[in-house]
Amino acid sequence: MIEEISELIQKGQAKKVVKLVNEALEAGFPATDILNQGLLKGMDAIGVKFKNEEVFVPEVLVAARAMNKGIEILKPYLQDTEHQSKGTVILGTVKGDLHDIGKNLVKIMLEGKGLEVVDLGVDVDAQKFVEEAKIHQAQIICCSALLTTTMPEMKKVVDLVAQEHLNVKVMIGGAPVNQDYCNEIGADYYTDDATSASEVAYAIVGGTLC
Ligand code: B12
Repeated sequence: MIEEISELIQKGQAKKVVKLVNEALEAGFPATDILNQGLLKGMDAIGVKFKNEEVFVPEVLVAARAMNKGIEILKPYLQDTEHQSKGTVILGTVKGDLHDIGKNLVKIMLEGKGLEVVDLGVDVDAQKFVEEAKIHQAQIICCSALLTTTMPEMKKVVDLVAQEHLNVKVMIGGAPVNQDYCNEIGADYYTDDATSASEVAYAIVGGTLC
């Protein structure tokens, strides 16, 4: 069943994805398995085909839409609602970058930890991240980037936070980002998936990781 969800993502069949995700939940599959082995696996496969020029932007877009529909169904099952609101996170995809599936997953997981999330959307410049952090007195800025060409915007965020002496941690992520890059630009944290991003964020505001 989960394999079929992955296939349907690749075909961009949103309605069928919704139906099958619901059925898989009813059948007792854990939401994280449906996400990781179904939806994300399908998106990974599309990524490989995209790279190899076997599919093009329109196919990737319909797959992304199907993926988002599936995530919507899983959202309540992925969130751990026991946590009380502890802090505020500014989240966005950096300037020049329109990829938002990973960012949206990070948002779901952060909210699941009871954190307040100010989602700035996509194509967000460094100035905006920092302004919003000040307005909302946020503890964390989370930047997502999926393109090697847009990653440098993250360094601008780090530099601006330092320049303004803000007491805000900068966490970065996205497929091309890694710990080395995090160290190189002086960001505070990097994680490679949405669940660990939310765990680190929760620890930061809870005072156990700062
Ligand atoms: C879907 C997709 C698109 C869709 C985006 C739809 C959408 N609404 O997001 C569309 C079709 C619009 C698109 C467009 C383009 N894309 Co594109 N796209 C992808 C694809 C296939 C999947 C990305 C994705 O959603 N993955 C699933 C999510 C869940 O994974 P993720 O984003 O990595 O997020 C996870 C972690 O990284 C982490 N995370 C994410 N953000 C954050 C943030 C923080 C703070 C933390 C801690 C963690 C974290 O948590 C997430 C969940 O675990 C990738 C291939 C790939 N394998 O990545 C190419 C890819 C990213 N795209 C690529 C390219 C080249 C483009 C285009 C330039 C193509 C073109 N010629 O037009 C344009 C650029 C448009 C723009 N300006 O942004 C390249 C980038 C190459 C590079 N190294 O720079 C890739 C790698 C494909 C390839 N192999 O060539 N794309």
